Amino acid sequence: MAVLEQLTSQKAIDLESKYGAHNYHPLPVVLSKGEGVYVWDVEGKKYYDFLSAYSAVNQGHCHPKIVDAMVNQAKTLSLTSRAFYNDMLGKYEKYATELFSFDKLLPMNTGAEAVETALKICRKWAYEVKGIPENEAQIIVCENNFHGRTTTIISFSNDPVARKNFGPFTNGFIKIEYDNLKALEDALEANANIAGFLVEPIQGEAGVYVPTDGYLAAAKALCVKYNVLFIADEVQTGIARTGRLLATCGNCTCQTKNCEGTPETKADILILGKALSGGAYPVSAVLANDAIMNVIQPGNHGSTYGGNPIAAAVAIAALEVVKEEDLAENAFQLGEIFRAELSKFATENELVKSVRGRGLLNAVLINDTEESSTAWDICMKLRDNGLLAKPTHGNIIRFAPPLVMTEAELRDCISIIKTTISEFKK
Ligand code: IF1
Repeated sequence: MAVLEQLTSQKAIDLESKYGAHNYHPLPVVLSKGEGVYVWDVEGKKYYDFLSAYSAVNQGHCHPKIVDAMVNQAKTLSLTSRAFYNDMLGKYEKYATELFSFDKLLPMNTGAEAVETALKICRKWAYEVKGIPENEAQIIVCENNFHGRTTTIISFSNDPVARKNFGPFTNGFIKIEYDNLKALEDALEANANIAGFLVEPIQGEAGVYVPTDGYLAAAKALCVKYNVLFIADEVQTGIARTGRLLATCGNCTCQTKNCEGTPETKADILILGKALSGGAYPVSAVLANDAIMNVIQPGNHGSTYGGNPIAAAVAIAALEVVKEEDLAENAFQLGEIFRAELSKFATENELVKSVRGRGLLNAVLINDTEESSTAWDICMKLRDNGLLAKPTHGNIIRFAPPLVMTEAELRDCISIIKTTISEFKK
């Protein structure tokens, strides 16, 4: 069989099933092309993409500016490793640190690597700046978190499927309830060796769980009070997804209309991934000011591909697109429409309980048990009707389209969602 031979969907699924590890259970649709808010399957059927590769494709599929940057750089210089300098990394670091208002950036590739990097920086800061006795540092995390899949990160997950039989685990993490300030203050009060508090501004995997207004600012204030680093994992919420450049926008320079800039939520360590490349390439980063980042010295940390010239060129282009096309503002406006329409629908349709989210990171809660297959079955019908979304748990559907969507396209999608759910029979 020629590698480039055109496959049927079934044949492609069979190949993965036979030759690939079974670490995923995808919705049965085989995609072979993407452009903007649309993807096409191998039989040529067109769909609205309402997952955006878990918020990596905020700028839309195959954005021409990002693809051009990637192709041009790939033809010129792709990888040097960090044994030598390259002429793109510094430009990217200057652009990104100025945009997000941090002194320095440490480049990595995947979200999990960036989270690992943040944890390492936090621990080193704790020993060398805060003065915690060696090997005693603790980092506070939240229940139902999702930060990636490395051994250390799953050490503080409470998802049994993600953890079972992967031990022994990494020590040094204290788990508290999300969106609970008293739990945070109690944990900070109880232990003098706390180095940091790692938090998702909105919990994605948990089902797009939006914390109470003011939670992040108050949590940050507690971190300041106890000299603990406030670490924001914006791998999923970052880069315009929630209607602002960052969910924890501090004094960043994005100048989004609806984002007044709230320095009281600005992270000490910011973790970015996914949409930092617009889905073109694995690019992640950790940003911090000098007082924190300077604990990292040659030999302490790195990655062969981290900060490579293609990643740097792609990330600059991807961030420029977000600014040039005002994607944070668009996500904000379309998100308001999506939630207004779907909450109205929830009052008319007994299958839909409610809708929640910020910007274009939303979840629709289905009126059934977590163990039911209802959300999955609805997603199969949505697929048949030309819209791709994925359930998170048995009764929650995540809706996160590319941010380049127009209002007319969004209204078309809302109508597909309403019709599909109205016609749905268990
Ligand atoms: C998968 C979820 C989303 C993340 C946050 C770090 C990472 C992620 C806040 C790690 C990754 C992904 C990965 C994806 C499923 C997915 C996900 F449902 F599991 F929670 F998006 F909602 N921090 N999230 O959300 O980034 O190493 O994957 O680049 O297939 O596991 P990564």
